[in-house]
Amino acid sequence: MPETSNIEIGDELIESYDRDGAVCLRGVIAPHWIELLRQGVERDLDEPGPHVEIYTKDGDPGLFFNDFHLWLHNPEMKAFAFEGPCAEIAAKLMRSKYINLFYDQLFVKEPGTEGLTHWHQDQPYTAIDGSKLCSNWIPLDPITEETTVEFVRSSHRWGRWFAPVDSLKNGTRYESEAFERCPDIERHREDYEIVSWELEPGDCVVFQGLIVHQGRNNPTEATRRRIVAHRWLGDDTTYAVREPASEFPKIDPQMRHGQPFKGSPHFPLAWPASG
Ligand SMILES: O=C(O)CCC(=O)C(=O)O
Repeated sequence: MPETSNIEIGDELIESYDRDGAVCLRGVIAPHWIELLRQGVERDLDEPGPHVEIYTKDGDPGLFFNDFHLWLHNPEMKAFAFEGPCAEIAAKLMRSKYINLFYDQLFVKEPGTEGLTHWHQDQPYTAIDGSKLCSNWIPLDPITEETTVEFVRSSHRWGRWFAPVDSLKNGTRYESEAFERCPDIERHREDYEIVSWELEPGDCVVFQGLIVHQGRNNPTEATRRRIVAHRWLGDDTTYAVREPASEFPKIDPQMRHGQPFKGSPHFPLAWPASG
């Protein structure tokens, strides 16, 4: 059973999520969860799942380790996803009657890692239609301005979908009539309202599936950058068959276009616990 979070998600926060597309919640992940997640991270580094991707090349400094659908093989990650407070937070922020887990993801950027996750939106990478798709980004280490995740404020409301680019692997761009190219935000940062937060373990950032964002490198000498993320499905989301096929989910859920996620064993209900 998920624990009751006792987290106040007031109207002001919900409005800010709607308007800005990203919000920061302070101290909402209790220390025992942070400790469990850290154990889950070490287990995953030792025993990664079948979808793991390591972007660091031979001779590069650091390590950029990325794993997906962890709850399927990692007991700590499974316990947190289905018993921790995040699904309830997502339900409240998205005003959704229920929440299903699309997948969970682990980003580890060890000290010295160059592994910018360039400006992108999440939803074009996914087989998801609907507006109630959000992610939470949970740091297990202190996060500064140079290691944080950055957002273009309110860009989820632009009504634009940008083509996914596999910038960390081989630069493949998934062109499609439905997608346009993402503008070069990095070169014109002054033209955009970029927001980000410095964070401590216990804090959590929640953001909408179409907001434009980028994850920074880890240029520190000794501070790890371990991030656990979840992608949550709200009650208006349906499975979308795209051409070319979406990168996520990384499993074949055998669903048809337009089918609601609720009821699929691949994307279990996470809130409310009783179904
Ligand atoms: O932490 C990062 O480097 C990237 C995070 C990100 O893009 C995401 O969680 O969608």
